[in-house]
Amino acid sequence: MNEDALDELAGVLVSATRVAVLTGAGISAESGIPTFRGAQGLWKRFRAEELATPEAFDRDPRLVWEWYDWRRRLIAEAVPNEGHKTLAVWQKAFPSFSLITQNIDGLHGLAGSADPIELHGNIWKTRCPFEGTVRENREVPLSELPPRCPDCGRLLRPHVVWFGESLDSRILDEAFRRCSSCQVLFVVGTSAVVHPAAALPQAAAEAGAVIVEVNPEPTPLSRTADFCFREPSGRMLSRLDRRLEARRRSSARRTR
Ligand code: BV8
Repeated sequence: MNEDALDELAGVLVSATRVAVLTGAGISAESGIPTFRGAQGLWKRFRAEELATPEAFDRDPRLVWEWYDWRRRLIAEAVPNEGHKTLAVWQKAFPSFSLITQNIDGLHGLAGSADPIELHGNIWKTRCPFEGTVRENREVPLSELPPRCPDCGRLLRPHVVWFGESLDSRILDEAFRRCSSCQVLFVVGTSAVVHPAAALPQAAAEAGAVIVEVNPEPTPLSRTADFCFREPSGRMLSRLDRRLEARRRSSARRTR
């Protein structure tokens, strides 16, 4: 950990009022959930094009649902880590705090984050493609595979955004609005290659935000980020939070 950079960043944060965070699969790695493109990546045994696409679902809905059921079982065993928990605390620590995630695992909500903006949906929700009804389903494993709509009997799909599908424009617009109006944007645990989410940090930078990348590996964002912390997000975010708290306490003492 670069102690000076951490101190400098705590100094920026102690006076910041509008903070935003964009997370990817990496923030859940320390909770035991494999990332997409890492060494044990989810895609290693499967190819995204084979499974997380409408074509794959049309071709073999059972196979796609078996993959999601397997991920749901993995995720059901996972608990939020220090990274998720710190971001949940920061929700109340800044006058304006926005949490935007590419993840569908629901761990931010489980950690106590009030209303994360879930760009790519949520693995614990199903949608009837015919009626559009979205339902919560936390069965592990799924009792019916593939699950069917209780109203019309048609095949349900996961309420997630697949490759080649557009994101909900209201959700995406809100995410761009938050990133374009924040003073500091953390980009945590994402390879920053999946669009349009990968364009959010650019929007924040163009609006003058300080960009902080937290990722053990370099990404296309690294060369333009103002701060790069090459380490696991759980450890970095909890260390930074302790620095921030210390600064807040000392400035409170000075003002007494
Ligand atoms: C769309 C839900 C319009 C499903 C997901 C150029 C411009 C625009 C679009 C495209 C383009 N080229 C191609 C496209 C299309 C495509 C795309 O971006 N493809 C990529 C691969 C190039 N985009 C789309 O299709 C999007 N829709 O553009 O609509 C359109 C319409 C029609 C035709 C064309 C365009 C929809 C994208 C959404 C796809 N759905 N998820 C599911 O999960 O089953 S994306 C999936 O990838 C997850 O949501 C995941 O979050 C996301 C991004 O991956 P990451 O989160 O970054 O995960 P990754 O493994 O890659 O990286 C993890 C990182 O963590 C690593 O860097 C690692 O170093 C780090 N890490 C590891 N451990 C830790 C850590 N960091 C911190 N701490 C640790 N301990």
